[in-house]
Amino acid sequence: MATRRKPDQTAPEPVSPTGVKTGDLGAVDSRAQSGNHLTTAQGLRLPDTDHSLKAGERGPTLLEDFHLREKITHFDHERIPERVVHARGAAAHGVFTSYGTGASITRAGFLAEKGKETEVFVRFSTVLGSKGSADTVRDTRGFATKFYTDEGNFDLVGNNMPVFFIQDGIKFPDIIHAGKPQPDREIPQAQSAHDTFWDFVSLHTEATHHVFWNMSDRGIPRSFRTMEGFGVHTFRLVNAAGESHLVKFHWKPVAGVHSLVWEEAQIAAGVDPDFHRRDLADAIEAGAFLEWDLGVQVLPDDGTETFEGIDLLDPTKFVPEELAPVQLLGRLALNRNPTNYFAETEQVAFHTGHLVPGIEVTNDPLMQARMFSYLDTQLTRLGGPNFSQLPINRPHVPVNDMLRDGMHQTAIHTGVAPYRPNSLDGGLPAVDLENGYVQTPRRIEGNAVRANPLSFEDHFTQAALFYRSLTPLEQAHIAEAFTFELGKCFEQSIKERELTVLAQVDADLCATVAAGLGLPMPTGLTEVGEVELSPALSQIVEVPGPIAGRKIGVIVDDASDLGGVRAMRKALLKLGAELLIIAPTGGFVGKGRSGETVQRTPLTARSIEFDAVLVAGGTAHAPDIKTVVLLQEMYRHCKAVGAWGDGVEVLTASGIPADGPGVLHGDSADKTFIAELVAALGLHRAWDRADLVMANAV
Ligand code: HDD
Repeated sequence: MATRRKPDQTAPEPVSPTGVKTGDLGAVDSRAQSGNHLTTAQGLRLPDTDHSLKAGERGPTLLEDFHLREKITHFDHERIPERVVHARGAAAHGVFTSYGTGASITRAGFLAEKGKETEVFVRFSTVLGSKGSADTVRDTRGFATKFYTDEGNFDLVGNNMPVFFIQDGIKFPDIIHAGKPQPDREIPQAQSAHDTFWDFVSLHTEATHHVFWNMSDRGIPRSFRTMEGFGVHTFRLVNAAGESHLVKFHWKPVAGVHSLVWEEAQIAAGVDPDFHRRDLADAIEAGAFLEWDLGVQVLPDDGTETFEGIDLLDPTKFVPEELAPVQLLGRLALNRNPTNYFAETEQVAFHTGHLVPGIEVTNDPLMQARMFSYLDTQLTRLGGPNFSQLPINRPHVPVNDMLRDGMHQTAIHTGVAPYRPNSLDGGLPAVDLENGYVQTPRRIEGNAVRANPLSFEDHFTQAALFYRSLTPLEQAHIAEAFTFELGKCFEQSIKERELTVLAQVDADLCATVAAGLGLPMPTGLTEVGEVELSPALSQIVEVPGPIAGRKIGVIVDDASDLGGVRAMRKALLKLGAELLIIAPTGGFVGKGRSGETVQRTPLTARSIEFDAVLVAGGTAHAPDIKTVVLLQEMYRHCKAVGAWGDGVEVLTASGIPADGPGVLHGDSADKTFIAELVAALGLHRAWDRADLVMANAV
């Protein structure tokens, strides 16, 4: 495991904010800390920071105490407004390596050149919750990537779902006002399970498709590493010859797409609200880096802006991968945790308008509004127009703009002529006619209207396509999610209205939800007819995937086979997975050099943390109620459980059927048993247990 570095060692190298020569002063400005002594902001060394300056030991504090005033004043202003959406987030640095396969479709160097490495910063987020809300709530996840390319920063500001609630950005405040906590009592936090959300989406049926994704397992990812990412909109890529294609961006997780189960997500929200953020940071620190392939679906730019009847300007629609396979462009590895949350994760500013030559936006009306919003929001959030000078936002190439002054200006600009044309600064900065960013000339004409194309009116076909492409188990999760969320609404009319929406997507689903709510199935409505299914949408895998970042708990006591535990840890570590020892008390189990440090006890262990829990052979203690709950939750959530040797007795005593589906059992912690465990982890869940669990067999 990597050791934590001291802050001083990771202090960023001084960089000039502008790339223009500013002399030493400009460079020193970017250093937040240096030296070992406590100073004021003016560099004055201090002998005492614990006592204010008073008129006598029992007297009042003196106005003269400049240190007290500086310390308190700065503290009073430590907070900045949280993001109006996506406030809760976690991030990491990494590197993107191009496969060199993009050259035929884009001139963007970071995609076109084989082996080219580009530094990146990725921030994951939930949409609705406040900055301190829980990670595992049911919500869409943000997946925003800043590529520090040789041609300037490119931001791909995407989500973990390929469609959006609204077709036109002018409605963004409406969907967000509806989803955020209700304005009278400011509850519920970070939830869509309340009246205003369902009021809006049941009236505003273009949200239906995205709502289906939110109600699916995609709304509760297991980890950031197991989330797919999507650029959502259609982009235009242009190659060196000036030829253009329309594309949809995809992030394909190397670890596969996996989710929590709903009860797990709810428990985690209380037991460990930092579940995803902790997982991200711990994994990187342990060297189990997170990886994705970036890919595109390439579609003809033939002037129709449609593909196989799908309107490419409608962000509530996606293109099934069976119709246009994802072509891989390169691999992203997240390999470094931020040094300081505020400086990096909080102050990073993404913008859909941060583009590089070869990548352009389209007329998607959602994207068009975003082109305004992202720059605008930073003015309030980061306090003025100079946020691109913040270290995390600076491009890794020279900057030579003619933007000047303003709040929080940290650059010391030279020259006298921040205007063009000029003669006083030698005519510089020069424009680059050859390599500068140009939008592909495109003809635009039309009457000024507030209207949508007709194709935008189909709100249900793709929701049905998504739902029907999933396995029965995944469909059952969707039905359960709708029933849960609508069950949390107070207004009967809202539930009834949403049922009329569901009836127009899929009658069977509607009937299940209606039954769960105890409401009649609406009549006289027609569901979507037969659709071409897209099996690629299902997350359930039959071939085991990688297990990096997974956690395995092993229940032991002094009598356990700790040699077997060590063999297992060694094998798992090689695959990037971590083994944690769970024992009756903290401290140490076993004797002397053959003993093991205890990492969890029944008090500190909860099932949500583990992808598998095993009982070591020889473990002799009768399980206490917390251990029983731990094992039963593991079983109920269809995660791997098992034992070797007589450890199986602890399972049986906990009510886990030793011959139950997906229950692992070996004579010892030998290679075969470990291989079975690795395969079970790679499948993510023992889904063949799901029917039993649903029937409340345990
Ligand atoms: Fe947005 C943040 C993703 C539509 C306005 N958005 C934000 C973030 C992500 C997305 C991942 C967090 C960035 C970060 O980590 O700092 N947003 C999307 C996607 C959308 C989308 C995938 C649709 C396809 N957004 C959207 C619309 C608008 C906005 C239609 C406004 C018209 N989004 C914002 C914002 C935020 C933001 C208010 C809040 C904080 C920020 O930008 O920097 O400007």
